[in-house]
Amino acid sequence: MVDMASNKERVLVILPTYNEADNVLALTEQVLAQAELIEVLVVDDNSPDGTADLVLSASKTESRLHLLKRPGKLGLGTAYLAGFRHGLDHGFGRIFTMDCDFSHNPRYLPTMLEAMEQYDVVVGSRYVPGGGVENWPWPRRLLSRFANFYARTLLRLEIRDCTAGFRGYSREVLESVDPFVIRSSGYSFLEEMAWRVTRCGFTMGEIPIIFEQRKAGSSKIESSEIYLAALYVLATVLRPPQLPPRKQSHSNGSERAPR
Ligand SMILES: Nc1nc2c(ncn2[C@@H]2O[C@H](COP(=O)(O)OP(=O)(O)OP(=O)(O)O)[C@@H](O)[C@H]2O)c(=O)[nH]1
Ligand SMILES: [Mg+2]
Repeated sequence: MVDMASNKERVLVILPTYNEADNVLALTEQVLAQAELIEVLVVDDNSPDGTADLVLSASKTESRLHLLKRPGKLGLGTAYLAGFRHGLDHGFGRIFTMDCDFSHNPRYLPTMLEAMEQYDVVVGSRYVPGGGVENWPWPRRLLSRFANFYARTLLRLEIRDCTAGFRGYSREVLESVDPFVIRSSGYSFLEEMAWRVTRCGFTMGEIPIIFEQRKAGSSKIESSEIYLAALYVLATVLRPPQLPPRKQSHSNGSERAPR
């Protein structure tokens, strides 16, 4: 059993929500069941369906469940950032992000946590051997494949799934890559994070997952987000944002010591 008193080992799973009342409590329960050291932060944007109220009342009897309620729909990217801020301020050692619609199955969390012994960032990936998507119509498969090829090539990323929102970040990464300057939301947020992590000299590893189509509730990401993400990737290549200095021990090619 990992020492719960050690900040380094505490794990926060951020669940951004907008109208996820049909999913949030069942998913939270499954996430918390994966390990004692996991806590959940739901970042809700004042969902009209009462998602936050459900979380608030459940948190009265579940001390590992926390709620951050924002005044209105402010976008997925800023929800991640609010969660990162909370995680860093409260001393968590590893911080995960997951969709709150069962597309990212909590059963992968233990394997991803284990992989964090080896990598600074771990991605639940659809596009490595063993990974995949379930019940997606072919146009959506094609679009996702193309979006990944496009971002991967232009941003010169090594990971195969650049738009995956199921990730675990070490505290050191979030403190070093300056994510709080990222203003984009949705997919482009995830692509820029991958770019920042890699360019700052941190390692990313992929764990295969089967991405399941949501069964309850409806999609919140607008289709315009896809075009915006494509433009944003291009802008990142043409006018790269300023980055913090590259991590020294990585830039000289030396192996990093396992945590
Ligand atoms: N707090 C917050 N959460 C959001 C916002 N937009 C989306 N989300 C949440 O982010 C997660 C991913 O959004 P989805 O609507 O599932 O997007 P998607 O996975 O690309 O689309 P589907 O495959 O159709 O479900 C879900 O948990 C949403 O509830 C937002 O503006 N604010
Ligand atoms: Mg989804």
